[in-house]
Amino acid sequence: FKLDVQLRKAIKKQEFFLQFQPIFSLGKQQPVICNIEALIRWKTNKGEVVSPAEFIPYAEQSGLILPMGEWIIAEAFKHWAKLVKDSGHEVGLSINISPRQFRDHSLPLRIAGQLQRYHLPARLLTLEITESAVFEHEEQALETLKQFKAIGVRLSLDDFGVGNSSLFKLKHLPLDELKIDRAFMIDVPESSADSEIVSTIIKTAGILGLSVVVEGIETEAQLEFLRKIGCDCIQGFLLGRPMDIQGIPPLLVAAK
Ligand code: G
Ligand code: G
Ligand code: MN
Ligand code: NA
Repeated sequence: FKLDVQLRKAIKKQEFFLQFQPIFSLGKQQPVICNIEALIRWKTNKGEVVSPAEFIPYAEQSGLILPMGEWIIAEAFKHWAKLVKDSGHEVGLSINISPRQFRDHSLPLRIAGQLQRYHLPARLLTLEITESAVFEHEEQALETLKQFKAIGVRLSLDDFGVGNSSLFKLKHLPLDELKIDRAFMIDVPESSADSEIVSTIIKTAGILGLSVVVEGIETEAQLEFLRKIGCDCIQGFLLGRPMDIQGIPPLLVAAK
């Protein structure tokens, strides 16, 4: 594969970098930043920035996601630890864990090692796991989820609602959070059916003891709707795009 060769070179040449997108809690009068989600970017030697949507699937297939994922975790922790130390804010970190990474038996210990290294509390770390990682090898996945819970990190099911998990199945899993896919928000609040679907998922998640992050909030009307129905947290271009880490401290000051 051409892309495979390019990715190997890109790792060597350190062409990857991380951006961070804020996640906001809606509990207060104003949205308050609670987490930052690390998102990988690839700047090629030609200067173009390639979306992870294009290269993560290849990295996943080829196994390159393992060294890449290791770099992502180390890099994200480095920036996160500095942010927490410099700002004095207990802002959390969310990291995307691909299915292949999730099945890597050494991952729980390595995550625990990073937390220890920087003296960061495990409860501030959220691992975003996709439905396919959890439901394709359910028994094995359950063991892995338990190992992570033993460390004390939070577990979030990313892109919820567009794959083949069901709210019922979630009942048996030690998850902390659902991240509702942005596809659900496109016609909210204009479509009363779509709005009803979102509020039903949020209500059901609450019954299951899960907190909710709704993705893809791009308009004030969407924000207003979610506030009204008591949604915990949101993420989206309206309040914050993926940005370099330098963009985060000003948002924390505003949160005080
Ligand atoms: O950031 P953007 O919207 O371009 O991301 C596109 C896709 O790539 C999303 O599904 C996102 O979850 C995934 N992605 C972004 N960064 C990472 C990462 O660091 N690790 C993994 N496994 N997936 C990522
Ligand atoms: O699958 P995951 O949730 O990890 O994907 C994260 C990606 O979603 C980010 O890379 C970001 O670019 C994208 N994203 C975040 N907020 C919005 C939004 O409000 N609108 C759109 N279209 N994409 C968003
Ligand atoms: Mn995510
Ligand atoms: Na998502």
